[in-house]
Amino acid sequence: MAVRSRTGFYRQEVNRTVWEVPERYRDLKQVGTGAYGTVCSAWDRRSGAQVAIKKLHRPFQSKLFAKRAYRELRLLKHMKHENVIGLLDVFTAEIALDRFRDFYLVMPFMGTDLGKLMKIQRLSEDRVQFLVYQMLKGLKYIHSAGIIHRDLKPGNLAINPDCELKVLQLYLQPSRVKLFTRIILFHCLLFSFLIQILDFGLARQADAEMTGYVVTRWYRAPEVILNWMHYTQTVDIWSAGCIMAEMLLGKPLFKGNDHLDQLREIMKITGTPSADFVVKLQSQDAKNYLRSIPKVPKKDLRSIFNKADSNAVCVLEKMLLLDPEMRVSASEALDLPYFSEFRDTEEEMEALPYDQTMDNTDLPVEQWKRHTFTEILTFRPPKDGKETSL
Ligand code: 0RX
Repeated sequence: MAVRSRTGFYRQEVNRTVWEVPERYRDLKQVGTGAYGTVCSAWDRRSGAQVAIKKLHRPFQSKLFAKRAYRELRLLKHMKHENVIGLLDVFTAEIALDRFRDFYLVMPFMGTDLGKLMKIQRLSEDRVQFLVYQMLKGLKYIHSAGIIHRDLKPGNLAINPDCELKVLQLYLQPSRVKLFTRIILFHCLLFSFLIQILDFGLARQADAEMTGYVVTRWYRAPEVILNWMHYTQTVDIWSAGCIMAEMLLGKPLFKGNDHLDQLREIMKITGTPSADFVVKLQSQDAKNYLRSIPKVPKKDLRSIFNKADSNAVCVLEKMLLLDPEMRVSASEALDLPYFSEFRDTEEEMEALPYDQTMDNTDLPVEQWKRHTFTEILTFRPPKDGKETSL
């Protein structure tokens, strides 16, 4: 006999696994899957919005999986900024901790990403300017919480297809039509994409995924690829610089065939590092290698981005520096003249501090499970969302 679902929940099979979700979520359709979980799009009857629901794959199968699941929930719960993915809801069909096995994360559905968008269209300078502004606002927020993204790439910059509609909804109120007609046109042409930073991370990023001619590595900072030193938030600034460069060029800036080829590609533009930088490296092998190669001067980025605005090139010059300590921070970058047209400093807010002590903690699976269950129970939905289903 089939076990009855919890009141208010129903069961459905998705890709040969059972999903048990609140009745408010309808029309589940798988949109992505990997070793760590599966994501479905769904329609939220309560808000009328399309949502993404992620079910983690056997989150308590090991200490590593359990810690990862707990971390994703904690991080998503913390994120409250329009340019960073946030949590609308989190639920489990289990009422008691002893039967708790699975849980589900609900987010706004993001239909596409910058990687896909760049494949199908060349972005105008105005669009690049606005997209980079949003990316840096999101990064400033993440970094202010003390978090490093570590895997910023076009595929992790989600784009909300509804944004154009939202702009129209906002301005097409009858009393405002005349006054804002010109603004509507301006917005439709220019501000039609909302960017949110997320981390799809559905699959394992094993060494194999970082080897060869692969997108997964093209946005990685040199100090990460070659393990040069203990890294900081500026690894994300390097990635942001690579992404901005690609938006302007219409193709990736550093397409290496392997780790060393990637570094060679990078140094063709940044030049070989100075002696002052090389002494700072922790790895003796890296020091020896960098001291042995012929010196190459830094290229003037204006020669590569010759069609771009000089203010745009100035941003890139400050991001794409080999020495992480010399790179601009997200907050400093937002102060550069390139963004002055768009700036709304109220939107550039900082996050509350994020407690990372659990990231360095080793716990048995049962403890991770208990902490995760508590995090689910204490979740409060965002003000414009509706209440949690637990
Ligand atoms: O986005 C995440 C996720 C985000 C994250 N952050 C830490 C660093 O700063 C940014 C936020 N850490 C862990 C995970 N998870 C996630 C991404 C996509 C997804 C489900 C979960 O599937 C979707 C979401 C929206 N639309 C379509 C598919």
